[in-house]
Amino acid sequence: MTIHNTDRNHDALWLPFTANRQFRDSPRLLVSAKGMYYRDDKGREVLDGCAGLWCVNAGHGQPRIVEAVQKTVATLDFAPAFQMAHPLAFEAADRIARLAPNPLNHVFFCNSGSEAGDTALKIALAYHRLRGEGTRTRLIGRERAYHGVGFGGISVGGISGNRKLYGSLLTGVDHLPHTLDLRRNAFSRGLPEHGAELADDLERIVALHDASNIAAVIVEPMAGSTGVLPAPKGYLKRLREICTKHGIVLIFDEVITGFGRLGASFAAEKYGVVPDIMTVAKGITNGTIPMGANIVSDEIFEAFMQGPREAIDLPHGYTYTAHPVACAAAIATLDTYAEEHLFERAAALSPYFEEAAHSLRGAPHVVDIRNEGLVAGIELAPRNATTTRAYEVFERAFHEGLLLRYTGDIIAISPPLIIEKNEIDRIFETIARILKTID
Ligand code: PXG
Repeated sequence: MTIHNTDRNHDALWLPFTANRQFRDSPRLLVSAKGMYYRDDKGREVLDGCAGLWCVNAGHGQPRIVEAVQKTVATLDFAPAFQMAHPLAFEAADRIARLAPNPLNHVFFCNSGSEAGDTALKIALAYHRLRGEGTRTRLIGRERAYHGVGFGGISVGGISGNRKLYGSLLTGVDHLPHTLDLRRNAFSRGLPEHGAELADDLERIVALHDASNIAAVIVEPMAGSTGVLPAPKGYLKRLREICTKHGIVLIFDEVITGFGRLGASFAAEKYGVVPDIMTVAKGITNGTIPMGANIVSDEIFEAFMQGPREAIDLPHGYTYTAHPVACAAAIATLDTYAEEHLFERAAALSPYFEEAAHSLRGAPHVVDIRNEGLVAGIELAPRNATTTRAYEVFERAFHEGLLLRYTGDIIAISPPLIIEKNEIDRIFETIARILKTID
């Protein structure tokens, strides 16, 4: 009797956030990628309308990044990050800190957006404790937030489907209301007019718990994966003011909004609102090698540098923190963004992208269109509890050679920043055509 399968066992692979049995009925497989296009296992070209998973901002197969990864894996395949370092780690940190707004000058590396979220919450808690304010333990997230899938991330996250199965660790957390308001803001172009006052809900939470018990607030400057929710005008500034007033650490999750997605290096730069900690991932390496990071303010970093010189200042880190290949990919990615002026390109293209997105107004089932930078969300009227039109659009678009994202009833578009105008046209024409054919 053999204990090994000789035929390929397709059940061996368990896909994340996927209806695995449905997927196996009609699998979608990608085998290569270059520029704006994937190629699938049947040899068809697929236009990448979502930069992989919001991460391949410079497009696929960028030669500089490929070369840096190949060279580094052959020269320094691994280096321990605890009590050790390597030159690429210093260089990557320096480059990222330079790109981030002042006073965010210190970079702690991890391997994903989820790890970055959990790391930020831990830094915020430890910071207060080190300053003698150890009662500040409550964390504030927001409805419809996504901060990854660690226990910290799902606790402050605001997606019930990502929380409800996972028991009792999700305590000590409050949530601000989300900012989507179709009644007042439907078909907004860029930041919606109404809703800055939703930030004032933080004052209500402070009044309830007292500021002396609150450690941090974490928000995405634009919620991405729950359906493209740009913050209302003035909202982030108001949140910043309230956090400063009450000594609460403000964390921006820039995992999606960082590295050019909104036509600037970070949302913090674009909106002129600087948090105390920024979490990043995805575009940091153009999606090539897993990497995440926290970019931390001088004040918070300094609080960790006050104890005895020989004491570990932050008891936290990962085997793959500052992995040499990831650091090389990050440096080459930042070079690519700069040399090809991709953040500026995204900013320059975004009015055209906005027009194209809003051309779907009036198409069947469309109840809202939202956009900011090179991101658009198309919200469709719900059909019933089990099938969504957005999933159907996603599936049909793939068969027509276009990769989109969908969440619930919303289609999300976030292409690589190298996209051309005719490809933008193709994305929205394809969606328009498909919408006419579904019930
Ligand atoms: N924060 C934000 C804002 C994110 O969007 C994470 C944290 C977690 O990152 P990691 O690297 O741990 O996955 C994310 C991830 C989608 C989609 O379909 C979005 C994400 C991941 C996968 C799919 O919109 N965002």
